[in-house]
Amino acid sequence: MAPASAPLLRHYVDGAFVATERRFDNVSPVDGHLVAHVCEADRATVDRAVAAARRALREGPWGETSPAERAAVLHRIADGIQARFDDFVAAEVADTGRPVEQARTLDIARGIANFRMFADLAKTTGSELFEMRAADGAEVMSYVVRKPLGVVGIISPWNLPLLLFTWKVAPALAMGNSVVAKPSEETPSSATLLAEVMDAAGVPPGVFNLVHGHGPDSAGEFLTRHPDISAITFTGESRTGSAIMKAAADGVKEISFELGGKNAAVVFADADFDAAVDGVARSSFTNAGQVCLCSERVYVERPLFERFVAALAAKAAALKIDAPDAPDVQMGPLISREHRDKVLSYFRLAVEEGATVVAGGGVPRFGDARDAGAFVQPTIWTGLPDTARCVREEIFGPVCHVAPFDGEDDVIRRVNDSAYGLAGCVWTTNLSRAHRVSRRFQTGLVWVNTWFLRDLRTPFGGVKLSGLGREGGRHSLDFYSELTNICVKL
Ligand code: NAD
Ligand code: 6OD
Repeated sequence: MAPASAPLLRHYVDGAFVATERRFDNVSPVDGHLVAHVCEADRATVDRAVAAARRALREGPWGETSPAERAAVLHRIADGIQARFDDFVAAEVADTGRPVEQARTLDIARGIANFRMFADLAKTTGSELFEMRAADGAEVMSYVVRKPLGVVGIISPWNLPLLLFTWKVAPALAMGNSVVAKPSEETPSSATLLAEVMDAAGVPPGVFNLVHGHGPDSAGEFLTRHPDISAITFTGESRTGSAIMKAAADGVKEISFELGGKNAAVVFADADFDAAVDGVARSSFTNAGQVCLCSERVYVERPLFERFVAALAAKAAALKIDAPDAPDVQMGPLISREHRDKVLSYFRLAVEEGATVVAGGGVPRFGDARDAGAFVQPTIWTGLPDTARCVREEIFGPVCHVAPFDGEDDVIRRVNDSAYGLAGCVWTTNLSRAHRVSRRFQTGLVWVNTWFLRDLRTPFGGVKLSGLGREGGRHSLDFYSELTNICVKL
């Protein structure tokens, strides 16, 4: 039974916090304690949110604001997050169990940066102008006007909650849209705090609406099927993306998808050995492997293979797995016991498929409340064929398979033999090879001698099952605006 002291997280609709009768519990993956009761949106609540968002565009001041005015609002939101920085850190840590330091330096810092970057970019992004002559010799000028798309439906995942939520909310608002946004049911807390910040920052009623709930037959599906939503922007599993695409088809809604991955890291024999080991450990185990960009496939050039595996295994074994505020903690739990069941099912499958487990492969035992949490050991396999399910399917845990390769053609063929195409890493000191190999990756992103280094203006997204479209900088601004070409004969 839930203690009465757990907070109730409500929806934010038309500038007010509202409760609904159905509730679900949000529990900590550290030890299973209750974090919050959460209201589950029914269809009527989603309808009210969409209606408020439409009104805010048609009748409210928002539809008339200039980019500079909206940029000022976005900076006030960023200031508001900054002012409540520790509350946001606590919310993110409570929902996810991640190390406090990670929440501070990555999640919440990026939430702020997302608002500031899109505010500044939207304010300074101009429009295109083309000049030509008509057949009679008259001058002609064509220029492009950006307008909001309308009401944008935002659906986000649990793995980097505030970072990925604001990565969509900020550009959508910057371009003058109104939004109805649904965070993951696993991580409702930081988005609820953001609604409080919006309220305090003077965002007009109806411009930002928050609905809590699940996907199918709940807030997610009500949003994607809603006839008055102009666009859906979604980050999550490829399977879910496919379901959303079908639901959005009837309304021919604009769609932006950031989906799953089975990313490869390629280590050449000429790589800086220590940097490559550190980098692959980071790209495989950060956030307990729950980053869409994580490397679950590692290919190491044969002369380096044995030494590399031993060094990576030593790194994995030394990672400190613990509760968020433990001294020197490096890795927290997975998001939930359900997700852990999925990851552990791959741990068993790998052994059935013939893997050698060179690190981890199980659950750490603490002998206290943490045993009721969702921890797993960072895990490394070798010896699987390229056809193994564990080498082909996204697991989304702290796990990678390491295989030897022989030359560029061999490794590129194997890297690209995947249903996914989000990101990849190349580790080499040969500059020509770095460029040559990177261009041959069938992915939207490639890092050379680094991982997850981001200039927020660069295009972010994947190919194949990994997504549709690009986010980041002007790519987001383009998605969140309707372009009208005005052609004037002078
Ligand atoms: P998920 O697809 O299970 O859920 C994501 C969101 O979709 C949640 O808010 C959920 O409630 C909602 N949802 C689920 N079914 C729905 C439906 N039928 N209609 C509407 N909404 C629905 O994903 P997750 O488990 O939260 O996140 C992990 C996945 O996200 C991994 O596959 C990961 O690779 C992917 N991801 C991709 C990126 C990227 O940028 N490419 C970033 C982060 C996560
Ligand atoms: O850094 C980003 O902008 C971004 N979209 C990261 C996505 C990480 C996926 O888990």
